[in-house]
Parts: sequence; C-alpha cells; structure tokens
Amino acid sequence: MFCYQCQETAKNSGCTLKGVCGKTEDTANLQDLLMFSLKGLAACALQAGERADVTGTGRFVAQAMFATITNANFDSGRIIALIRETLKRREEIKASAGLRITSPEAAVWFADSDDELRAKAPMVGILAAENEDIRSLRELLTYGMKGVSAYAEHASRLGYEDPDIYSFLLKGLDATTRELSADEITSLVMECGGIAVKTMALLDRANTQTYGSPEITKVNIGVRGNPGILVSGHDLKDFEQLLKQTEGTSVDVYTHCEMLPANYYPAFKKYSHFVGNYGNAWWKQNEEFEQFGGPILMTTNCIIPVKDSYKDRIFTTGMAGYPGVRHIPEPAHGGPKDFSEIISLARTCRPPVEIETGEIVGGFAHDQVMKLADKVVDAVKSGAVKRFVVMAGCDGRLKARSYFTEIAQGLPEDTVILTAGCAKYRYNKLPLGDIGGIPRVLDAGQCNDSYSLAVIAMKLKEVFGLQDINDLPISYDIAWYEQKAVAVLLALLALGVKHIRLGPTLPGFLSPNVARVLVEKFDIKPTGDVQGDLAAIREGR
Ligand code: SF4
Ligand code: SF3
Repeated sequence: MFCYQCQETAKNSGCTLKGVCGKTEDTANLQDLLMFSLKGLAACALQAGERADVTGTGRFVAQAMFATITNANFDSGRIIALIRETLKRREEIKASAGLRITSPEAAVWFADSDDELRAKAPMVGILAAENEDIRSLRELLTYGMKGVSAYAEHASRLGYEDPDIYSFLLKGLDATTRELSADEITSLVMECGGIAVKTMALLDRANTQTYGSPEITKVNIGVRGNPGILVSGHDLKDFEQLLKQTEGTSVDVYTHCEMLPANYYPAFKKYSHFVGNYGNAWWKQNEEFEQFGGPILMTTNCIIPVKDSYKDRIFTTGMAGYPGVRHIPEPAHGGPKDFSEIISLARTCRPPVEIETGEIVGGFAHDQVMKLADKVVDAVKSGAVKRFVVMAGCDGRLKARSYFTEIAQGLPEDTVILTAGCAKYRYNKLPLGDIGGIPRVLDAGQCNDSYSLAVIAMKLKEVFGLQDINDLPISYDIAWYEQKAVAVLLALLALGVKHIRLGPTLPGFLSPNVARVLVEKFDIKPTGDVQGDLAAIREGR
C-alpha cells in the first residue's frame, strides 16, 4: 500500500505497511482500485457526453470519493460494493452510448472485470505516476476533489445539487488519467478551489434554508440522568432523523466532535431531549465512547479503530463504515433511516458518565456575525479589536498540535479567533474572555461551515472599503488533517487569500517543487515556533 493523503501519514512521507489511522493494506489497495474505477466511469461519462446522466453519475462519484477520505470507511466489503457499483454504472453508460475502446489508454480504463482491475492494482496506486511533481499535483487535485465530494454529498442529502460541481468532479478525475503538463494540472487545482467555494456555498444554503441560520448558543457540556445516544460526524440530516425518532422515548441525545454545531441550529433547539455536547475531538473517542456508556452513531468521519469495549454499541451510517460494526442503511425506497435498533439498545444502557460540566458558546456563522456587524466594526475602528486570526481546520493526535493551544493562549487580548472544524477543541474551553461582549473565540461551526469565515472576510473587506482581502487585519493559522481541509485550503487560495500558515506540518504529498510554487505564489508557510509565530501575527505577517 501507499497512502499519503493526510497530515498523520508515516514520517510525513507515506504509510506503506498499515495506515497510522488504522487503515489496512487491503482496504488501502481497494480504495485505490475504487478511485481507479471512478476514473474509468468519469472517462466514459465524458465520452458519452449528453447521452450520460451527469447528475446521477456525479452524485454517485461524490459519494464514492467521500468513502475514501481519511477515517470515513475502513470496511473493505463496502469498498468492494462501491467498486462493483462503479463498474455496473460504467457498463450501462458504455452500452447506452455505444462507446468503444479507441486506444490502449482507454483499454486500461475500460477493463472488464474486478479481477482485471485487481491485476492492474500495482499500476493504479499513487506511485504509478513516476514524475514526483506530476504525482504531487494529481494528488493535490484528487484530495481537493475528495473534500468537495464530501461537501457535495451533504448538500445533496438535503436536496441541494449543482450539476457544475458534478461535471467538475468527472472532468478532474478524467484529467488525472491523462499526460497533462504541470501547468495544466495546476490550473485544474485552482479551478478545484473555485468549485470548493461553490460547493461550500451550496452546503451553506442547504443547511441554513433547511435548519435556519446558526445562532449564538450556550451549549451544555454536562450530562443528565437518562440513557443517551451520542451522534458524531457531520451529517445534519441523520441527526435530525434521530432526534425525531427519539422524541418521547426517554432517551437523550448528545453531539460529539463535529456534530457540536448542531446545537446552534434553531430547528434542533425545540427538542427537549437534545441535551448538549459530550466530549472533544475525534481522536479522543476511544476513552470518551467508553465513558458515554450508550450507543454511538457515526454519520461520517472521523472514526478511529473501534475498541471491543464499545464495539457492540457503535453504529455507522451513510458513507461511514467499519468492519464488524452495524451499519444503518438508507432505505431502498426513500424515507427516513430506521434508527429503532439504536434506540432500543439505548434503553438498556446506563446514563453517560459526566466528564465535564458547564457551557461553551458557539453559533457565530456569517448570518449571526453580520447581525453583530456594527459592534464588530466599531470594535475594529476603536482599536479594541486589532486583529482576527482564522484558526479553522482539523484536530489530530500529534503532540505538536499543542502549538494551536499555545497560540490561542499567547495571542494578545485585542485579538479575536475565528474558527470552524474540530481544530477548535484545542482552545474552545480556555477562559479567553471577550472584548466588549464579543467572545474572543467565534465558532462558526463544522469544517463544512468554513465558508462562513470567507463570507465574514469578504463582508469586512466591503465594510472597510478595501481592494484586497489581504489588506484586512486577518491572519490565517490553519490546522489541517484530512482532505476536506485540502478543499478549504484551495478555496481560500481561489478567493485570493495569501500568507496562510499551515500546520502542524506541510502536506507530505507536496513535492519540493510544488511546495515551492505554493510558497512563491501564495506565501503559504508552515507553522513555526509559537513565540516566533505570535510575534509575526502581531506584526501582521
Ligand atoms: Fe496513512 Fe493518513 Fe492514508 Fe491513513 S489516511 S493510511 S494515516 S496517509
Ligand atoms: Fe475533524 Fe475529522 Fe477534519 Fe470536520 S472530524 S474537521 S478531522
């Protein structure tokens, strides 16, 4: 196997024996095969042109790519099912459009059976591209598209789709099979950033038009005495369906990790059995799931290797999967998922062990921040707020991530942190206070809500009459881990944001030449030592 798609890749160069995340060689190879077969499907769909169903194909491609992001699906059986479905769809397009194999290259992508594909596995992994810069650019494009796929899939579940996004996924996948120059792939990478902005805007509309705009909310982090169900991952529709089905059952519902922002939506506040948030970022789940005691529903990433102590009470749904863990499927004929098995199990479980008490404050998505715009602008004009620091992104296991806690603690008191994603758990429970009623940590929501931070920046640029987004008193200190963060990074670059600090390491998949281009063109830099970075942020660098 060879995988270097996330920040925790072995030695920052590649997992080769087993994933640091726990992904086995078998699953890693099957995920490569899935990506390979998706490229074939994309190539066929493009060749078929109007005779192919771009929306249906693109929707499926987005779901399948979502299954390959870090910590989403460890279940080889589910990946094989997705490969089979890809091949079936490819054959249907070939038959209906009368496509023929026209070149030796096409013969590879139009291989006929699973066995043929398996035999080609050594040719289809990441290392199949010999030139390290081409490989690096192809993977940068691929990981950006995986992130876009995750956001597109969430929007699609709420009935929001954009054929342009699906068309780009097909075009981008097809492009990774061609002998394109570095400049041509770079231009696709930039286009992917624009598509990421579009996809996040679509998801923002889907979430806010379905569940209302997030509001400032005090979230309870303690527990009550009833048995509970803990919901993690990012899928709000699953969360809503579970809330509805648990109403009146005496079973409480709690959020975990990236589901925390569900607490900020008006639509969910009416459920009196929705208690609050339990625990912290994804990588602490072993300990916290044991203490919780009741069933856990993983709607998406991040799953870590499941311990026997809670294996019989954890469930996956959607594109998430783990071998030996029960999966709640989408009903074949539509309608809500059936969570009754989880609810029945919850009734037999003890209430959660309290691990924290008190409240945390969040809900500062763009609509809420705009309602405070006058206050924020006055605070900037009066000098009470000197700088905003965007510290969005992911959390992870590495000790080096204490950097983000230390930065949050060390920032001057006239600084406001704008955050989204599970990166927030490094500092969202620190007593950082407020500036004239504006909390010093403004949490916009999930990594899926990073778009809010871009909207806030664009609005501030307008209010202050600036020509360039980089003239705002905003610094970017982004924590990355998985491929949605790659999509967010490309989105920021597409919006013209420069001087981003990225940590705790630069991606291992960037070749020295590709990294140099990013540094020269966008002044991206790795996070450094805390004191040096604090001094630079203070000086606006
Ligand atoms: Fe390694 Fe990350 Fe790939 Fe897992 S997802 S195998 S940790 S690079
Ligand atoms: Fe976190 Fe997995 Fe990326 Fe959604 S839950 S930000 S890492």
